[in-house]
Amino acid sequence: MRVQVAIVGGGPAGHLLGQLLYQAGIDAVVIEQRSQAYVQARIRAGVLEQGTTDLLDEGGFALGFGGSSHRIDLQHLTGGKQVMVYGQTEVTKDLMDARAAAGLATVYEAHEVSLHDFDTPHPSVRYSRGGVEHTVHCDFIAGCDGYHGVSRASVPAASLQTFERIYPFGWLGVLSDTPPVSHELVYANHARGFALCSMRSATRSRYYVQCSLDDKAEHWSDDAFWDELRRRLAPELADTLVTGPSIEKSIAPLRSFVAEPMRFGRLFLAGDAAHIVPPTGAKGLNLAASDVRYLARALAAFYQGSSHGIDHYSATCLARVWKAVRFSWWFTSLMHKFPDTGAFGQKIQEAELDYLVNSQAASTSLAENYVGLPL
Ligand code: RFL
Ligand code: PHB
Repeated sequence: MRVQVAIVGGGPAGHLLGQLLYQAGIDAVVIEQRSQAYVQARIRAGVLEQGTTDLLDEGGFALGFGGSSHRIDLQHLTGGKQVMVYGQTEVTKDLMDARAAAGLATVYEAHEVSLHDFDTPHPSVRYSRGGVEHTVHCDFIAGCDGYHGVSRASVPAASLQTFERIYPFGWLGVLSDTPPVSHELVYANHARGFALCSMRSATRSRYYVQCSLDDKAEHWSDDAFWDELRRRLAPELADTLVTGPSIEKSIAPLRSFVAEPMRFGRLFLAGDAAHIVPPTGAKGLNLAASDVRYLARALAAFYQGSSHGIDHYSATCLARVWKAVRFSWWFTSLMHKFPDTGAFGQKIQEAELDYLVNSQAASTSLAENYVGLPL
């Protein structure tokens, strides 16, 4: 097979890039190692910036601390911007459906995917499917295969610089068919640890509590989860929390990670393949979306005769990435209990939160970052 762009990874980044390239008249194939059903069932992100999609709009969210809850009015603080809560599962499914409807090529269950000759003008991607070997010849490879993918791992280690911070806790997440406790997100700081209330619809909720890295999801009964969540919420919220059986329960570790640069010859990294942020700032999927927007634009310009976009792809993405990495690290540090937080650290966090919700300057800065810095 020969295409202009081989997209490795059919998660949200790969599928969104596929859609943008299609709109630009650039021919591409998406090569995904998992089955379509597996990719669709993966539960992840919830919050999308307005720039990511214009579809449940949220004009604000609440910060809970010291026994009460304070609203951050995103729309008011940012001159009309907002975010929406729309499950990543739905985003990916919508993109997959659009790709299928347009009759575009996607290879699922591609095994032993390998990247070749991306330091030459003639790269290729090989994979095996059902015991048959395939080679895709292309002009460019887009590495959209997430943190554990093969794309970043294919770059010679000496050409890559990585930056990493691993946080000493995880998020235990529960999905349940219960009405959300609030129609807006609630981020809670508590001496026992962080908690987050989110939603998927009027009848489906997503909740998280900070947990230990040695915890196992199966060791948490539903009752133990609800009790812990209730303890971390302001009483008026805890009292109205509707609980029910969990339909999914899992633990996610938290990490900040950046690989530089994001381009090697004709291979471009995009999304989680290049960077990871802790989910507190709700930035991961939004960064993936901004990377692929830059990439689609750069490739379209290349086929019209200008290599300026592809030459500046890495620097352009990284400038936005590092600001989101900074914001996600800051918000994570403010909201979580660290091993050395102690009573002093807890007081400092509460004082900063009090400042944040009462200072126009501080809440404007929070809101500006939360809705997404300009593209
Ligand atoms: P993905 O989603 O990991 O998709 C990569 C795809 O590549 C495939 N793949 C391969 N394909 C071919 N060959 C190989 N060798 C391959 N290796 C892997 C995989 O099967 C997969 O289909 O990366 P992508 O597309 O860059 O998307 C990134 C987002 O998924 C991620 O940033 C977000 O989920 C992060 N995130 C959030 N982001 C937000 O913007 N807002 C949020 O509210 C938000 N909440 C979250 C989150 C992530 C979370 N977890 C689980 C870490 C909440 C949580 C709990
Ligand atoms: C989610 O709904 O899963 C969600 C919401 C906000 C975040 C992270 C995850 O910051």
